[in-house]
Amino acid sequence: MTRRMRIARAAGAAIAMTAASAAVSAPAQAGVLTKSATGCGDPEITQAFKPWGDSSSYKQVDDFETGADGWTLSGGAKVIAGDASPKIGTGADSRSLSLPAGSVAVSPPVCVGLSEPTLRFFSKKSSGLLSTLSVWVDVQTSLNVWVTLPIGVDLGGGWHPTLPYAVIANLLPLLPPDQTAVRFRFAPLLGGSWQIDDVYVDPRARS
Ligand SMILES: [Ca+2]
Repeated sequence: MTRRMRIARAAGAAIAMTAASAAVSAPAQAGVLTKSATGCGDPEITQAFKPWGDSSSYKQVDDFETGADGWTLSGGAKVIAGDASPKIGTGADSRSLSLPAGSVAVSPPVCVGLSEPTLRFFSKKSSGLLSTLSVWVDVQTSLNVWVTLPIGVDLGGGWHPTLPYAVIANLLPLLPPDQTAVRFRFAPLLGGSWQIDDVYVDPRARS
């Protein structure tokens, strides 16, 4: 494990400890996500991160080439020119999601397996020496209560693949075949200006 990975994991654990006690809960809203979730049945799967030694099978959540349909953007988050295509995708790709300081981007509902799906994407930090990008997941517990849980943090740099972030949650099986819907939240911390692109999830439950 590299020093960078150790730092990222330590930072993630610290945030998890802080945030777990303050996890945002909301009244039961069973079915809100699952009614709007699509593509649970037979998603297109690729080994998108194979060049980085990750042979997991991912489905694409978004590459922002046609905007940010289904995303909830606030605080100035928007699709802009600039793409992670030097690293991934095709040369025709030209857009990514800009996350300025104070912004939050929430993904559309994404179908995942019940055990330990994984989120991975590309990020780039343009400014903010101390800024990190925090990633959260909205999940529904077995008690039908929505909670927002931290799943990882990125420390920045030029366009790079993030670590794979495991989504560990006690999810209620709501959709066939043994899947449920989650949403991912991306937000810069301590200021900074970020971009994300080519967001993928490995939807399979892992044993
Ligand atoms: Ca793109």
